Amino acid sequence: MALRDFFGRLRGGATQPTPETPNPDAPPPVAEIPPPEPEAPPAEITPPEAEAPARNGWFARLKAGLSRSTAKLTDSVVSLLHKRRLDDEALEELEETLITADLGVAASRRIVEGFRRTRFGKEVSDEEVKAALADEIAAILDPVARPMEIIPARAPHVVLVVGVNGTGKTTTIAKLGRHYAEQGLKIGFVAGDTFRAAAVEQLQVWAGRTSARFFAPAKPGADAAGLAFDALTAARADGLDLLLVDTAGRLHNKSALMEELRKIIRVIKRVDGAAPHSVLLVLDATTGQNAVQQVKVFKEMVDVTGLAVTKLDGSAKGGVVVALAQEFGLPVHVVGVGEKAEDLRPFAARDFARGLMGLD
Ligand SMILES: Nc1nc2c(ncn2[C@@H]2O[C@H](COP(=O)(O)OP(=O)(O)OP(=O)(O)O)[C@@H](O)[C@H]2O)c(=O)[nH]1
Ligand SMILES: [Mg+2]
Repeated sequence: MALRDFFGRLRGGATQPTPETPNPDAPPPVAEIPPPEPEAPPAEITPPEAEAPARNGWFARLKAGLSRSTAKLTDSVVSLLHKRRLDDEALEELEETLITADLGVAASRRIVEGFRRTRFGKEVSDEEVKAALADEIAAILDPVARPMEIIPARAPHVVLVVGVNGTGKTTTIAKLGRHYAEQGLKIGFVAGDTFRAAAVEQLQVWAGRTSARFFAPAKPGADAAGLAFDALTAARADGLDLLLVDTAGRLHNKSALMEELRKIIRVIKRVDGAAPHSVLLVLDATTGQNAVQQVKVFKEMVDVTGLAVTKLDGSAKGGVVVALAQEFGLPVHVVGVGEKAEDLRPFAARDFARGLMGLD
């Protein structure tokens, strides 16, 4: 099965030299952070044609996964606009309906303005309304539908995975790891959620299935930053291509979590000043507008580089992806519609928009 470049672009190119300070007691690392790595001209591996037939199967799953969100959105929009002229009042009600379907105020307004420009005063059929909504939504999603760019030559490319508890961080690591391992990358998992033995075991089981190197804390509650430092040092020595770092979602308060995440990043930078190369925030779609709040909070704590949105299958609030795109413009790399590895896939704007509207 052609999984190459499935979750994101893989880029070749020489590893950029980074200062090494393999001593955790070294002076504070902040001053040592080198300027951002100049991006080497990409030796890009573009998605193979062979993916095309697979799309249908995935699209069907995405559409089925989104069905609860679709029902919530289309039922209300269609009944609202059925055989009705698009006048000011109808457009106002449409905006309210979209907000209720978790699309957020800004995106809802933008969509309605699109309708006003192109269809004001007209009576539109149900199918036309859905298609037009899908187009407006796709236009909002398109700029954020970007793959997570993994550069194995960074040896390893480090992805820090963050998010509140239960959003799907550990399973997302497992799923990503499996796919990149199938592409031939040497993978490592770091069990940075050190407080919960179950969390460590959960990742260890996945590491076994994936033949990933597994970095566990010496004992429950061991310092996550120290573990990350040791893991990255070993990963570099072993020539791993990709290191996925799990983190705790819940600490006793926000400032403790912020301190822990910042410490992990500080310490990682002592090994590789350009790492972590990606900070993936995992969001649970069932939490609706809470997900928007979580992005705000995590953006304050760390430099989030992209999003994964899970559990779209269990959610009637899939519209929140539109709100996230409009509000933050952060790349949405992958979406999840189930617990199996193949249920996590790259985010495609048009597919998502049409799936959300129940269209093929
Ligand atoms: N239905 C569904 N379940 C999912 C999806 N993604 C993850 N899950 C499930 O959500 C539950 C929580 O996932 P975890 O990966 O353990 O979440 P976590 O963020 O690591 O949680 P903590 O370690 O407790 O912070 C698991 O039972 C997963 O199987 C998805 O896309 N759809
Ligand atoms: Mg976890």
